[in-house]
Amino acid sequence: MSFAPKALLYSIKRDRVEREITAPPSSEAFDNPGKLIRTEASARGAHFYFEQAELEINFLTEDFVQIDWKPGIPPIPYAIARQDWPQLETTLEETGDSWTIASVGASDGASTGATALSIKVGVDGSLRFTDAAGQILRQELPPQRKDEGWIHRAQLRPEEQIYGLGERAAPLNLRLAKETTEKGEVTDQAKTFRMWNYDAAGMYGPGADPMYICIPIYLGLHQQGGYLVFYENTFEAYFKFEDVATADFLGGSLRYYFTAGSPPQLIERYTELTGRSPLPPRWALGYHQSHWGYRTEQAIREEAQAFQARQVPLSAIHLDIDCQTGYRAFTIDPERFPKLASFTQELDEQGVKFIAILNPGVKYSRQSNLFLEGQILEAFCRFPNGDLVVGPVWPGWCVFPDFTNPKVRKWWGRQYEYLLDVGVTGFWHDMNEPAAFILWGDRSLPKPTQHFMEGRGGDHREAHNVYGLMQAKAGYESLSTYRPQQRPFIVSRAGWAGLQRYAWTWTGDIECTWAALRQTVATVVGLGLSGIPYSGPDIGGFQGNPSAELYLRWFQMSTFLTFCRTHSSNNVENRTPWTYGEPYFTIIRQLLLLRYRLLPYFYTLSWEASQKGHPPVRPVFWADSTDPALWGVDDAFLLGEALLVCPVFEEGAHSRQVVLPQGRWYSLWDGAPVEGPGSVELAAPLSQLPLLVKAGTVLPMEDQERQQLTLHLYPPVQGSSESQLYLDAGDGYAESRLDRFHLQRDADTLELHWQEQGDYAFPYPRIQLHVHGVELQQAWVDGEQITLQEAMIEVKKFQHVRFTLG
Ligand code: NBV
Repeated sequence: MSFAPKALLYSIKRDRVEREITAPPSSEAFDNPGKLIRTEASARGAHFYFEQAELEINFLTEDFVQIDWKPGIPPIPYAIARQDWPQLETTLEETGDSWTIASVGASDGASTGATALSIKVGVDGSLRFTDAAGQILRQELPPQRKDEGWIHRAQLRPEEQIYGLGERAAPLNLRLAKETTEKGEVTDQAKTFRMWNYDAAGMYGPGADPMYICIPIYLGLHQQGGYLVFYENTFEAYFKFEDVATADFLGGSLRYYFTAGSPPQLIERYTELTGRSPLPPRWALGYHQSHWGYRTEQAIREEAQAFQARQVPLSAIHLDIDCQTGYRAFTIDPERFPKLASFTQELDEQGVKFIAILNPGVKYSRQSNLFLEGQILEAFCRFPNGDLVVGPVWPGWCVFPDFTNPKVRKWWGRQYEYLLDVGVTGFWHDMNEPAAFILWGDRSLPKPTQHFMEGRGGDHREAHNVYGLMQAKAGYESLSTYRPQQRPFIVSRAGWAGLQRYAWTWTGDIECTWAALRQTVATVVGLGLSGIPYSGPDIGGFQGNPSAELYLRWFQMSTFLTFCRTHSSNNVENRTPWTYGEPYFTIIRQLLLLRYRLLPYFYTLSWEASQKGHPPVRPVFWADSTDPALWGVDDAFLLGEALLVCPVFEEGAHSRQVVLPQGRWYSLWDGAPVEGPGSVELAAPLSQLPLLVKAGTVLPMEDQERQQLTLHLYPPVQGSSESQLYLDAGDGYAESRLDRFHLQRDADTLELHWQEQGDYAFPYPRIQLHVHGVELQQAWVDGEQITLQEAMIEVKKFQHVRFTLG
């Protein structure tokens, strides 16, 4: 079937509508806010009245502040999860030709009297942010109003690094990104990043911009410290980082948030504002298998059986658009899936969940009940003249639900129910930028498309970037309603600030190259720094057939990412862990077994993400943000605090260079220690990527079959350290427990204290303790001596273990 004629018609119509209806720019433009006329203190800060603009500064906490420049359409709080903030004390002072507004620190609810974060407001509208230690973190120029939008600039320090902006196919430090010419040659021009969720339509590689999830958030890191800025503005925008950082918004008001601190503190604050990922069901941290091309129940059954026969763990199979009837939303073809309910049950009994794809476009046809229902509800997007917006997607001509309408979200949400009833466990939201087929121009809805915007009204310029976010909200709320005892599992391709509250994501249609594999680290880490902790690539790449080695190395990396899924396009071969034969299969299987053994660790990181917003997959500088040598590292990542993962991106490599954060690190493979900071060359044979464990870690691993927990002890060089283990039933919202393991190393002893908390019964009857990196002489468990089996002891629950060291 060719979509070209429809795509041609649509592109012509879109251009015509945009030309005819786009409103002329208003004449509010100004180059600067003018002079400061009046200043007034307010409950949380102050108001500043300039000749042409108004500035409102509100401290939310002592280190978190909201800055609001007016005029402009105030944002609808799509990103915001928290509106109420505790009271705090601020001060406002006239300081020569400027004003200084500051928060006063508090401890246990009582004022410390000390300045926490201060902002110097110049009479010209410039702002300077200084932290509690008196370090200047950021200097902003007076904003400019351009037509209906804003241009906002801040000075960057020469050494300053910038991270974030959601999902980007760029270096982790966005300042290193350069513009490329149409022929793909790299120029020395700083890259302009676009904020406009965008379908890569089948293939993208490093340098592509924009991508599916654009979020106007960035972190800055420099000699004086770190800060985060989040613009609460959903309009299309352009960001560029030269000597000056420029954010150029085409509409909306200039409302943004600023916070200062270490990277963990920054993400904690940002996710306090925009929400955190709820705990996923534990199975979701296992392995997922997918291919655009599983057409029938029988094909999927055979795939699942092949995993079983080869003893390869599998947690979920994803069904692409092939499983649908005519590619229509909420359908599964009954002819090709004749016994869906019993089939999903059969899979479930094997521990395999059934995940179905879902595109937002609804077939524009009176034969479609979904269309008729939606019409009655006035659920679909329209032009200002009342005509339906109709665009080509997979089912043919489609209409688009307006997810910015709560009534539409509810109606859409009701559709998931019958699929849940036939055993579909989770949903995979694709094409929700939203994407339409075009021959040129923007691959989405025409800008004048009208949206409900929670009742306030607006058009696609404002709604575009939150379209996928609101679809995810509809899905999440539906799954929570219809399956209240299960944790929702939704994967969404598009999103905006706050997507983490509802869904995971994947990095879309990445090309199948070594460069694309390397790119994935920066993309996934950048998403984590933008608040989205769960993501991963199509293992092996979407478009193209990887060599055995490339697939293996891709797998090696993905074993340590939160979302671990092989997926591939319909015009390439289906790939599975065994596709490439030996030695690849055995290596991949071992990797998956390791991942499943590490599930208690992954799950604890998920719990931490739900509590603090910290992404499980972190930049290496998370370990020590004061070490500039780590700031630009984007060829490795940390999985939690304990593991440093160094994937291999070079064909034929046997080793690779690794930049180490300070302290001692042990190889997970053989316990060999290396000392940071600095750079070392580490072995990377085909079967192993350099994988290091931080000294001081208690790394939990489980053997599910034997119901055994193994605690791997990597002693601190000296002194003490603490590790945590979170446990619950793995789904639902019942009891949980948190175990804390405290390691203490002195000259000739190593002690382990165990503190438990919570009401979930400890599930492992047996525990093994493996000690790495030291020689043991004797061991005592709760005061009783016990026989050592080399570096291992086997015990039941205990409070205190003591080893004497050789
Ligand atoms: O549904 C088909 C594909 C899907 O396999 C892929 O993962 C998505 O990113 N989908 C895009 C639509 C078409 C891509 C050319």
